Amino acid sequence: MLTIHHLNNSRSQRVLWLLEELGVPYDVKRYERTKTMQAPDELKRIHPLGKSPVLTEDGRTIAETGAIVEYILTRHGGGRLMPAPGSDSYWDARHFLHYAEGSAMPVLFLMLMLQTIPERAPFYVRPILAAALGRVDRMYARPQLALHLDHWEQSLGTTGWFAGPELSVADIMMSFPVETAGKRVGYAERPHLRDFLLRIHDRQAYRQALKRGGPYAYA
Ligand SMILES: N[C@@H](CCC(=O)N[C@@H](CS)C(=O)NCC(=O)O)C(=O)O
Repeated sequence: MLTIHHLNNSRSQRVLWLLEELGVPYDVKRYERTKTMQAPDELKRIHPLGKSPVLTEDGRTIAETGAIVEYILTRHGGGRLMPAPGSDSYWDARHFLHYAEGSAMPVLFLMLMLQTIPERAPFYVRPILAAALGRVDRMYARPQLALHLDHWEQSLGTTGWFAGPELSVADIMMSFPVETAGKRVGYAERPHLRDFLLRIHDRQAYRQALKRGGPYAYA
């Protein structure tokens, strides 16, 4: 049986959603974050990095969401959720499959760190750290995020999906950056992103994946 090692409230939720869309049977092994939001050490027994998601099936262990998604599509997808190979939509899908973790998430992670570091610092250095890192946030991180958000909004503009006329792996991969950024900056001025979230939250498979994955702060 295919098993997803799933950390609560995490990007691993996407993999459960993908499996629900495909109707592939799977087990979920749930792990709870520690007080500092880290994965528990137990997860390092499954994969040395101790991050989630991790997939195990037939003695094989795969970490990294993009690789897991490619494995699932190759082994269980039967051509679904990937536009026709070689088409423009296909290359858009491959772009977003890599881009979601390779370029979009690092900016959001940076913003999270710029906020968290002062919050967790000893109180006597907090104001200095908050001022210095707040400046990095305003001068670098926020303009970078705006650049990415413009790319997403524009990409959704034609069909409402990230690659082609219907839901694909691109939308599933992009759902986590879109949800995370939405919580941070809101989409009042980005109607395509706002509608995208409404559309995916309405899907039966998305909702079923939430039931399997447990509480999720982004939906
Ligand atoms: N690029 C990796 C990121 C993996 C990752 O950082 N996962 C987070 C879950 S959102 C995690 O395990 N965090 C807990 C920790 O770092 O201890 C992927 O997409 O699989």
